[in-house]
This record gives sequence, C-alpha cells and structure tokens, in this order.
Amino acid sequence: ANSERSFIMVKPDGVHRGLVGDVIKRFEQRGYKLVGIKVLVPSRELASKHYAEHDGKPFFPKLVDFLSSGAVVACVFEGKDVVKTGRTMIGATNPLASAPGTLRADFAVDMGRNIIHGSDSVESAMREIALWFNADELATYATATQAWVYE
Ligand code: YYY
Ligand code: MG
Repeated sequence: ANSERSFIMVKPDGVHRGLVGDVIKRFEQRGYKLVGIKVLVPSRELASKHYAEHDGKPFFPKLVDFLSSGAVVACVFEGKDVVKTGRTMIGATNPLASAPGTLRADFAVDMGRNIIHGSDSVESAMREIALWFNADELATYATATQAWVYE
C-alpha cells in the first residue's frame, strides 16, 4: 500500500560530512513522504538494539561504537514499496560494490562509513520505527502533490 513506511537514518559520518540534505532530497524527489525526523546522539544501548541482528559478529562492537559516536538523523519515509525501493536507492552495503546513482556509490567508499541505514524488510521497518520513534512523533497528513505522484 502507499502507506508503507521505512526507517531511514543518516549515520554519524553522513551528518559530519553535511550530507543530511542530500539524503533527504533523494527520498523527497522520488515522491516519498517524510512523516518522522529527529536528530540525536544514540546511546550504546539504542545502537545495540538497532543492530541486534549483528550481535556476536566480529564487526558488531565497532559498529555500535561508530553509531553511538555522534549525531544521527533518524527519519521515517512513507510511500509505495518504500522499503525495497529505499534499499535500491541506498545501494549495496559495500559502497564500492554499489551501483552508480545510489546514495552509497555517490557519497561513500568504505563499508564502515557508508553514511546511511535503511530498513531491509517491512518487518524490520516496523521494529526499527518503534525503537526510534514514539507514536506521537510520526505525522499523519496528505501532501498537496500526492495525486501527481500516484495515479
Ligand atoms: O543493511 P546494511 O546497512 O546494508 O548492512 P548490514 O549487513 O545490515 O550491516 C550493518 C552495517 O554494519 C553496515 O551498513 C556496515 C557495517 N558492516 C561492517 O562494518 N562490516 C561488515 N562486514 C558488515 C557490515
Ligand atoms: Mg541491515
């Protein structure tokens, strides 16, 4: 449905590098609706919960250190197939393997500095949105242009 939601986050490297606007721009211009946004420095606990699926892997401690090392911009975007399409727009985990035109290919080199997170499934999106946002931090509204994005 057009009300599918994904959790999209500019990670600390993206914030340090001033790429917040570039990331949000891609989703906006595609036609996705921004329904939640905030800037915060995640605690180690929040970072660990976010990446719980990777707990125990060799890169996990470094990943948690990195995510909690600075400010992130946490967003929720809404629209048709936004989870899968968002992943396509973001590109492969390793930026050097990402297709040109994807966010990671256009803005990143190293895997541990790949600037952005996007939910990998609708189930992950629901879990991540609930982890990062309270229900009252998400806006329900209609855009004036929705009839020109959706037929
Ligand atoms: O979903 P995505 O961000 O594309 O990749 P994941 O496999 O979920 O890994 C999360 C995060 O961990 C990735 O964006 C970079 C980092 N990472 C790493 O530093 N080294 C790895 N071998 C795998 C992942
Ligand atoms: Mg992932």
